[in-house]
Amino acid sequence: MIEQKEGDLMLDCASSKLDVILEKAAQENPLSRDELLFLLTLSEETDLSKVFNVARQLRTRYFEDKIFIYGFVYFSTYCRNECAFCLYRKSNHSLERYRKTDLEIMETALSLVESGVHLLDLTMGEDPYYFDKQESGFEHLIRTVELIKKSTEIPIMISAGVVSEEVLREFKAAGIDWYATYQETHNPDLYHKLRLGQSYSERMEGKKSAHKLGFLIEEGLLTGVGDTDEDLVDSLEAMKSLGADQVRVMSFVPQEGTPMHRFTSVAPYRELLIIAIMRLVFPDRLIPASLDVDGLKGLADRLDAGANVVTSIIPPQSGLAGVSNQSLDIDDGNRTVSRIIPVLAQHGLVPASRDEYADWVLKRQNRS
Ligand code: SAM
Ligand code: MD0
Ligand code: SF4
Repeated sequence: MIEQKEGDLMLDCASSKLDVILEKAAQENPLSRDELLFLLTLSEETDLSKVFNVARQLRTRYFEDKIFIYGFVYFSTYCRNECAFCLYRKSNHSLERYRKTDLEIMETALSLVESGVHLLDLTMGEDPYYFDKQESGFEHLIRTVELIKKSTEIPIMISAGVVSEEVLREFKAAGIDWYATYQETHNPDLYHKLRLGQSYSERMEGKKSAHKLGFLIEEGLLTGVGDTDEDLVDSLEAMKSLGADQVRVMSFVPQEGTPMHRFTSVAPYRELLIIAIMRLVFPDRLIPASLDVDGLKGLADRLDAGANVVTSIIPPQSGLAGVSNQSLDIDDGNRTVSRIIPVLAQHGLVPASRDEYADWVLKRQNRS
């Protein structure tokens, strides 16, 4: 009987501790390392929903009911790297690869813009076709970007891996707004187990150079790859000092033919909790709900956790792949703007207008 009471007391203490932390977050007072670590221990549904609730409040404070939507163009699936988690690592011969032509990239881009996306994310593996010729390898891509930009004025993100400062400058001159490379973790030891043979500092420094050149930058984490709570708090701190404009987390999805194929999957609430904590720490930043991990059925939970960008819209029947799920929800049209709007509506949300997104980008560019 007495033990029972002590247990109850401990529960009460934990829940009031949570309430105090969430009150602090709601007032936008920075949370301490210990408080962030405490939040990362939560797993009970009632606790999680309290965190999600405050995350949504903060999202509403900065973005009202408006959600941004990104089109995804994975235009080359060739890669020179050997990331342990990635289907597209060089030595994986279990898949068919493709490299889209300039015309195909252009057509896809236009159809995505037509369908209502607010940004185009042009993504590739570190394809030797582009990388081996140094600067000149990117010439065609740059011309294509200029054409897309000229005819649509759409904001553009490039996710092409680690490129030289010279190429970054050319990307900027062509009108690219965002540079995205994800560190996955800010624990260098874990990084080297994930991004085999790749320099931690080069990848990190590339983001800093891009920021200095006037790009907005996105930083990202993978969870379920052996990351600890301490690692995650380190990442939040690293993202803060980087001044990342968009921050993301995705659950690792095991890929056939890779060293991490049999790695145990992480519990789904983990990504949601990290999304919500990101919102508490970065209330005014962009935080994606990626369709790439769980498809359309995973969207509502990610929005409920405080995400404000839907990423990985892919036109059906275009022969384009996703990253963590090669084909999930693509050809059945579930990764389209028209399929996500009803989900937004069910959660009291609406797509922002193109001008609202462009304004956000411009404001963010002007502050630096
Ligand atoms: N090749 C470029 C690079 O690595 O920076 C751009 C590609 S970007 C789309 C690749 C990102 O997708 C990785 O940084 C990682 O966060 C994510 N990703 C890749 N494989 C994944 C997997 N199996 N599960 C979850 N996310 C994955
Ligand atoms: C996404 N599949 O948005 C994409 C990708 C790359 N910049 C983004 C991970 O989910
Ligand atoms: Fe290549 Fe990017 Fe995949 Fe790494 S994550 S293997 S760099 S496509």
